[in-house]
Amino acid sequence: MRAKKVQFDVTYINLLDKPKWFLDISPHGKVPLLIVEDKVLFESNAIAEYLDEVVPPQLHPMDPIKKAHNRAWTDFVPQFAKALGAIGYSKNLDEMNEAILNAHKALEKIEGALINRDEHGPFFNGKKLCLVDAAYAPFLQRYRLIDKLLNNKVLKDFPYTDSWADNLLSDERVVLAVPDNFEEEFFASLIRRKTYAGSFIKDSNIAAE
Ligand SMILES: N[C@@H](CCC(=O)N[C@@H](CS)C(=O)NCC(=O)O)C(=O)O
Repeated sequence: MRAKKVQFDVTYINLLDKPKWFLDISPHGKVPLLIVEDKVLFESNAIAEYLDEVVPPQLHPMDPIKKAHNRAWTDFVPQFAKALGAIGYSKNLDEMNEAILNAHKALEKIEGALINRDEHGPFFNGKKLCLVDAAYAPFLQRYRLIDKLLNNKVLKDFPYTDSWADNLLSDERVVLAVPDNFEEEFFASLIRRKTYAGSFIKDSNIAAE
C-alpha cells in the first residue's frame, strides 16, 4: 500500500488472543485482511492483486507471460516461507541443521529464478518493485532476524537471493511495513515457542516476557 501511496489505517491483531470482531470477519482467522468500505478482502495475494487493479501504478508486468511467471513465483511463497521459517522455529541444533538443508532446496529454486531474469535487480523484475517483491519481503525480513541470532548465513550460498534480500530490506516500503517494535515482538515469539534461535536472545527485557 505504501508502494501505491494509498491512505490507510492499520490495526494490529494479537494472534494469541484474536478479538471477536476480527474472528467474525476473517474467514480463516488469519491476517492480513483489507477492509475496503464495507467489504473484507483476505489472502495476501488476492489483496495485492486487487490493489494492483484499482490503484496505479501497476506493479504486475503488463506482458502476460511475465505476469504468469510472476504469479507462479508468488504461488511458491508458502513453501519458501515454511522452509526458511523452519530454521528459526527449530527446537534444537539437529532440527535446525535439517531445516537448513531443506531451506537450501527452496533457496536454489528462487536463486535460479533470479539468475534467469531478463533484467537484473534491484527488484525481482528489475528497476521497479513488483508483487513478487512484496510477497517475499516479509519472509526474507524475518529470516534476517533469525540469522542475527543463529548466524548461519544460509543466504551467502545464494548470492542473487542475498542481494535481493538486501535491496528489499533497505527499501522503506518494506521497512515501514512492520511496527517499530517488530524485532522485539518477533524475538519474544521465538522465546515463547521455545525455539533454539530463542535461546540466543540476550536482551533481558525480551527474555523476561
Ligand atoms: N495464505 C495466507 C496466510 C496468512 C497467514 O498464515 N497469516 C498468519 C500470520 S503470518 C496468521 O494469521 N496466523 C494466525 C493463525 O493461523 O492463527 C495469506 O497469504 O494471507
